[in-house]
Amino acid sequence: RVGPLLSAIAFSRTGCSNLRIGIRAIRSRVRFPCCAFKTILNLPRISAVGNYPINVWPKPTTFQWTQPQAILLSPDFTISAPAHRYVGPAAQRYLRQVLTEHHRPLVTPVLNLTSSSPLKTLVITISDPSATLTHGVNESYTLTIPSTGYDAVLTAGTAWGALRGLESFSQLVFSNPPRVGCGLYISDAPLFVHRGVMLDTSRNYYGVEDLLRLIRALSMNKLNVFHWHITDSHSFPIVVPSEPELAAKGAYGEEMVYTPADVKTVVEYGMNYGVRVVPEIDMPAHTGSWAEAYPEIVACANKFWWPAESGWDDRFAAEPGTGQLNPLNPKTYEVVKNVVHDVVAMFPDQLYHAGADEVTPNCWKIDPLIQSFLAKNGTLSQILEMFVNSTLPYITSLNRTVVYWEDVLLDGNVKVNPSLLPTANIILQSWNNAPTNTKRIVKSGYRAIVSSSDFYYLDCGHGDFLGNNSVYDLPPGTDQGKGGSWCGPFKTWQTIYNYDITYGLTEAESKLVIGGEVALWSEQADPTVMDPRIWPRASAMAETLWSGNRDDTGNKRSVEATDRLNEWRYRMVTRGIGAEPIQPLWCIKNPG
Ligand code: CP6
Repeated sequence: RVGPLLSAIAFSRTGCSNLRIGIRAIRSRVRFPCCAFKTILNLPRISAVGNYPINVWPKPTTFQWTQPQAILLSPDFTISAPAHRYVGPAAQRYLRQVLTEHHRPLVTPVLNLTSSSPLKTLVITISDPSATLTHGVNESYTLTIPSTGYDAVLTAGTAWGALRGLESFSQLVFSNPPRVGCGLYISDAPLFVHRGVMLDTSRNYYGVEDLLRLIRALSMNKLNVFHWHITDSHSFPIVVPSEPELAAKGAYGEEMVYTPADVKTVVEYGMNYGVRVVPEIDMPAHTGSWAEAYPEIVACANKFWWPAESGWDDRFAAEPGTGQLNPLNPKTYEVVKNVVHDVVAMFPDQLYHAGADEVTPNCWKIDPLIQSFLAKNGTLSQILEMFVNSTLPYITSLNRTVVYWEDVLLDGNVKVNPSLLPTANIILQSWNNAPTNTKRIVKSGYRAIVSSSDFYYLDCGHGDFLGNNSVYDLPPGTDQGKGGSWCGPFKTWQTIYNYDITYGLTEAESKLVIGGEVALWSEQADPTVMDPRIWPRASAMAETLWSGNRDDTGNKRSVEATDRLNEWRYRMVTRGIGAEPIQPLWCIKNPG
């Protein structure tokens, strides 16, 4: 009843902020067609054929609405899939999902129901059913949903392309009874082959269920890598059969471990969802937890290293002694070999992440064995180099490609033994100095995974845990800290969406960038906040790495993406993923 009045005020821009105050009082009683951010941003309204929006996240690379309509799914709708170990079960899952999800879009798509009979079948064909889920596997697909009631058709080169196409199909289904957008053709393939999320399960423990939920969400976003930062200084939660003491003593508790059976569950679940699981056992630094079982192989395990620049300070106890494996102790290699061997046996993926970040010279310097080496004119770089050149060939001998964090080979003077380089085909994962370091990685001839902390670190901006006001009383007068700035500020979804991971690279250099990963370090995260810390910001990266972040005219499309991401966030919530909101509902009630 007050609608017309409100809309009259609403369309004057300056009226907006005052209006919002007035609206609050009556919000619960009326639906008002008034302006919100959309008017301010001058967003186009849902438009005609050709430019018709598509609520699929990540946005397909190419799609064409020939005649945008919706068609009911027949009550006996089926998905006809080839007999395939992973596609068969996926088709069953998606069938259940599209028939029962009953997703109610926030903004009802303007898609009239076709007059044809309901859609009875989605037919899937795969040309190479033998392709396994590996780095670089073909994930392309085409999806045709006719408006005539004829079969919808999903064609893919591989099972993994079929999974991506099924996901797109499922996102086009809405309403109760379910209907699907039709008069639509999609031809889709990712820009980057490596699209992942890193989760740290050492600082805080996550249950297997949490990891499975993460894998489901990755798959929904067409992300294909779960980089599992399993161990660190804080805890050693993976049970390594030939070194059982590591978890027995280094885990947070008897129950807070991942047994080989748990790992198998996670890896196999990943296969079912088209998500590769890449394990990381961080070493030689970040190994304090190994010292619980083997104090003799870990230097400075009970010393506190933060801030590294200003020397030892055992008041900064939230980060334990980082601990660094001692490359001069032969026992170190014995344990490392057993760990690597067993982890490789548990994780079939081609990539093995060996960490190697943040090696702190100060740590090794206080170890007696290392001191005597230094006294004989040895250097700390030589010690790190020794570690790399002894462990790298062992990992590659097990037919794995090694990923390291960038700093081990970019900073300092570590030279990989040239004879190892060709077979090793090392990948470096960036985390500092974006975008400079990506360039340095590829210019050195390595392949790059981009995880630059200025853009892709999801834990940033959630308060200090090492510094101000956190773990000890600061001297008087210094206790008004800079206010929660652990690698802050918080990275918004727009920051993530707009970042171009090949920024400043030549075309040849860009080819060495295999993709990116957002990272959730868990000093201040655990299962209670995992979903909202990761989603929908990881979705922002997912789209940028799948189909880019620009529209047809080459402009950044983050404004257009807002509506789709908002819808997508709600659908993820419907699907049991606790993605955080990016807007108040008010914006939906009040389209511009
Ligand atoms: N743990 C490990 C960490 C970090 C890294 N490695 C880290 C460093 C800086 C920031 C955030 C996280 N907590 N093992 C760096 C790769 Cl800002």
